[in-house]
Amino acid sequence: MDTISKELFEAAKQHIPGGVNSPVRAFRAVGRTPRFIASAHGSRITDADGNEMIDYVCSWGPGILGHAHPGVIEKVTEACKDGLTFGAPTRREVELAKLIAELMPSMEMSRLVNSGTEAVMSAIRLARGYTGRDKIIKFKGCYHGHSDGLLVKAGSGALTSSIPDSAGVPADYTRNTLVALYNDKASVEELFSANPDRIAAVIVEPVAANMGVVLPAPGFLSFLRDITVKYGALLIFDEVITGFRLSLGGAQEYYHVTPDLTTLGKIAGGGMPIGVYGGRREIMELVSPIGPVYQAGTLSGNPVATAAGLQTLRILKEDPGIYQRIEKKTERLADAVREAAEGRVCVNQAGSLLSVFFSEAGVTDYESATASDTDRYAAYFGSLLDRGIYVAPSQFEAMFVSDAHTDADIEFTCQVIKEVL
Ligand code: KE4
Repeated sequence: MDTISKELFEAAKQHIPGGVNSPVRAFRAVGRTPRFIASAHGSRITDADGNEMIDYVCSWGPGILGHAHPGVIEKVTEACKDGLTFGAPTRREVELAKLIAELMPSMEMSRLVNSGTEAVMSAIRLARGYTGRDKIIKFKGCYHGHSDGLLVKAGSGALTSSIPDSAGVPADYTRNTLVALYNDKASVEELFSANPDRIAAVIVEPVAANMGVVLPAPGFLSFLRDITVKYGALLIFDEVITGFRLSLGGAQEYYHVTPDLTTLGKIAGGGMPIGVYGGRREIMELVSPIGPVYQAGTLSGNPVATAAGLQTLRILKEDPGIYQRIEKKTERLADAVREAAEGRVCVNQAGSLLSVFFSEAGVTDYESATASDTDRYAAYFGSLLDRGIYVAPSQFEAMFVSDAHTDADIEFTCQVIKEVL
């Protein structure tokens, strides 16, 4: 029953484009009315009609501890009482930057911003400022937020430029963005040899999670590390999803490949709006006010968001066993899906990230991901939703497992998945 969600959705559409503040929330890929959420605690979310569901979206990643974690809520509530924002430096920003550097040593210095998009936009500007070069390489199917230069698809002159993938982006803004294919070394080599001294950086999701979960082929990340060194380009790991998710040190620790710059978001803010970009000192010292690369933000590092981020990272640091726990729970889900689907689906898992592709073939890149049967995914989504299991309303997103998902939650979910599949 979703009467109130339906009413709210109609009202929302009067004043908000599509009735949502981010497109994927509109459930357009699955043909259902989006559930308007009233509250969330632990592994559960409750919608405006009072339906309680087990949540595997976890707000697209931040919710690794589960919703409304008491320790985080306590620190945020305390912080609020001392004022919401000062537009001036605070102790917590020092503590958060220090903790990030401790957990992700490649981020000797970092700058807080307010979203993953802003972190990536700033990191790319910095890479261009540091190298004095204009072009960047991204991968088809990887998403790095909605800054103009990254809303591209490979154009006809794929070796030299791209074309916009959104209205409102001037062709000039995407001229310097080159598109390679994930897990395809030759496509990267081709771009570098066609632009030997013009590429400022390669940006990659070390585990792709925006075409559904697609793992890096063995050696792919270290290949990117080597080729960027060879051509004098920077390697940027977009760890907005994988940061503090795959391990306490993110994908760069999990795969033992160290980038020059890293972008973070989601878990770094513990559910509050924080993005981060950072790297080694000699690069970050180019950032204003000490360097020529400008970047700024009114609410960057605000005392409430840093309270949430700090407490979340402190809890993760104090209990690193969480990573093994959530990986095991995710493995249990993955096994249940494979068993129930008997080869009709491809399940990709990395740590506590999981995607069920309605494809009998393996999914290892954008091509194979987009060959999946999205109608069957939509039916799967709707059947789970009707049985109280809330997964991503799109084939090309990930399932997220949190420390709050109990074994009972997992067993119930496995049971429902078996019924549905
Ligand atoms: P935000 O600007 O949405 O905070 O972060 C952009 C971003 C950057 N890099 C990666 C790897 C990301 O996954 C994202 C955002 N992720 C999507 C979910 N796939 C956010 C959900 C949404 O757009 O509503």
